[in-house]
Amino acid sequence: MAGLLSITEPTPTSTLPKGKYFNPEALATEAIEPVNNYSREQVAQLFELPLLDLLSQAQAIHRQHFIANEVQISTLLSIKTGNCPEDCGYCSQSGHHRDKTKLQAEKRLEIDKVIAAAKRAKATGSSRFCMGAAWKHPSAKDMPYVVELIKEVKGLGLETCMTLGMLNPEQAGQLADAGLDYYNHNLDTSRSYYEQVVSTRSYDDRLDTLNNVRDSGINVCSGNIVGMGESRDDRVDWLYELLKMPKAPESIPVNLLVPIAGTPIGDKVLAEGELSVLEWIRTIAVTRICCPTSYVRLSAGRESLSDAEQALAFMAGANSFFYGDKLLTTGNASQANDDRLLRELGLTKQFAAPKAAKLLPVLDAMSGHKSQVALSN
Ligand code: SAM
Ligand code: DTB
Ligand code: SF4
Repeated sequence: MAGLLSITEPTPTSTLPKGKYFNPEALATEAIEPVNNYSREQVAQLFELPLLDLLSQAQAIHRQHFIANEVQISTLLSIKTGNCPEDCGYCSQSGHHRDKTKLQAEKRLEIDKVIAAAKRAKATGSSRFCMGAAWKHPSAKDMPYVVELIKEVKGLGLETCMTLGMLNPEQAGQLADAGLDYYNHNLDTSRSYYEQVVSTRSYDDRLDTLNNVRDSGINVCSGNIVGMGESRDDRVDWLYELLKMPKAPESIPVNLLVPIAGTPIGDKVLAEGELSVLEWIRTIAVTRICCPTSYVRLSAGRESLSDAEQALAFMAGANSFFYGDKLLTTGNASQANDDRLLRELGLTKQFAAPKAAKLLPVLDAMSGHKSQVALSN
């Protein structure tokens, strides 16, 4: 029995197995191996599956590796807002678009204000606090500041995440020594579409930082933006870039573009129309299948989504989201609304550090087939 879901035989390189996606009993009992060796063609084929087959497979894989109905909650805070020297075409914070976006730049946020925000995040059930700065890279004088923030926020019992732009190996090492748990650095899209998105840095600059983060021992958080005018092939290529890495990112934020007036990409999308939300959901599902043990995060773009659209995104295997009324500069779904949605969907917040579901090996005495079942604990 060859197939993407099998632990006993290698995955095919050119065709996806037919029929398996339609059998819920097989999905419930067959072992599902964490595989991130899909070919580009297989990733593209997953994107082409009928949506309900794709969701069914993604949800089955999710349940093999994570506790069903549990979601990890992160809170974001901008610790240095605006006037960024990079020219990312989607971003409100780029200094290149400030005459049109009118975003008010701010100085570095004082350490006690960051700690106060982290305490509030913890009190409302976040397990991770993510601090973002609109920098090309941190300067030498920024390093003691961010090191102090990591230590203080960890001291509150929260996981720490930072996104500060490019890092050299020394800087990654300093953040690792301070105890940083995750570093966020998105590839955003495919290598070929990247030059339509940003001109002040290259795709390889991005990959170099991700390598430096990985080598430092910090967990990697790296995702994309869906809906910038890229093609489905670009979404396939973005995901395939993650699969080519020695290890898939532990955390993968799948952002839905928030079109911001005054940014080149935001203006284009506002004029020409937004991508179907179903394509974002499809991207989440394929990401879940290809990166079965990664946390897949609903990131930017949730504010504009209905309950049903978000429920489908969780069905597609997302198991993390940003919580709190604000992202970095844009609004987020309100906490009160998120609490109501979690209740209605029967989802619970994961308070402890990330853990995969316990897997119990099972041997079928009749057929000799070996498999694993996930135990909820
Ligand atoms: N300056 C750092 C960097 O670029 O890595 C960190 C901050 S940057 C705002 C973090 C990520 O937010 C970007 O890589 C992008 O994926 C996402 N993002 C920014 N603006 C967005 C928008 N308008 N819609 C969706 N995602 C966005
Ligand atoms: C990520 O992938 N998305 C977050 C986080 N990492 C830093 C940022 C979303 C930003 C949305 C636009 C804004 O609020 O400025
Ligand atoms: Fe700067 Fe990050 Fe915005 Fe790009 S995405 S302009 S690097 S803050």
